[in-house]
Amino acid sequence: MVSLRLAAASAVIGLALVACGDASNNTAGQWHGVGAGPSGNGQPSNSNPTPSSTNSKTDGGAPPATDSGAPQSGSFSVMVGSSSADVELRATTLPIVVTVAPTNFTGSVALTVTGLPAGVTATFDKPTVSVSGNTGASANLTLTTMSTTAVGPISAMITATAGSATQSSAITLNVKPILTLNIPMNVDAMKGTPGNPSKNVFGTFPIMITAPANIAATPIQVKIYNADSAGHCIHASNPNQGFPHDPVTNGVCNALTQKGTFDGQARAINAVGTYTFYLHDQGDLTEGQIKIQ
Ligand SMILES: [Cu+2]
Repeated sequence: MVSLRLAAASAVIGLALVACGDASNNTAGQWHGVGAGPSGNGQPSNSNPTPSSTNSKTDGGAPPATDSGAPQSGSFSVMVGSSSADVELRATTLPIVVTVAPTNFTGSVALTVTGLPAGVTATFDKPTVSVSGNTGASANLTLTTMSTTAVGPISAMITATAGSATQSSAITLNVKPILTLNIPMNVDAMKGTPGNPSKNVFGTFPIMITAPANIAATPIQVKIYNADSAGHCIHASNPNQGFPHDPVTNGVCNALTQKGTFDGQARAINAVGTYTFYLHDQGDLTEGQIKIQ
């Protein structure tokens, strides 16, 4: 959708496409250094170049006399596809589309995120995008939390920078009190021995979580997904804290969690503490632990 719109904009204003071609195709040879100035970098010829004032759309009538190193002329804005995103603990958001829209501006625009707490990482599939004239470009941003990331909203800024010009757009990351555990494929081949269970199957042992201010009101939901081909049963032993065993009859699980499904037993841990679990169907040979403090 974006590329169609941008292509149409290019056609309307008749930009020379020789230099940049498809803005979504960021091969190195198509990028332009902003600091290189208007001459000799393949900037499309512009009948209305503005003078050196930054981000002005006014037609000054005269081309810039010298290369100031700043963005040559025109301006750009940065937009985010959605101003908020949800993420679980120890998880990554869906891709967030960040679009740089230029107005008579050609150059490379660097994308960064500021304001994130330690432990939340931002990754752009393209940390620098190339825009040309009125043809914009987009990148996908993902934000990744740790198990220890505090639950709640995080305000951050997505910033686009070209030379001395910057534009920002706000985003809110909602860190949900949810932890998803994964029973991996072929988990039976990963099990330990009696008295020495495998402890690396579910990630770092223990999985550390920062307790919400009022964990009784904001319990940590634990979801368990079975990616293995065999069914499994979760052993847990803290029902009063919201971390119960799967239902059993005479010591046998009523219903194993099957491949490609989430464990049907709801778990929402409502108190700080240490919560150990293992695959009941194996015995305590594949163990995980959640520590909330
Ligand atoms: Cu059990």
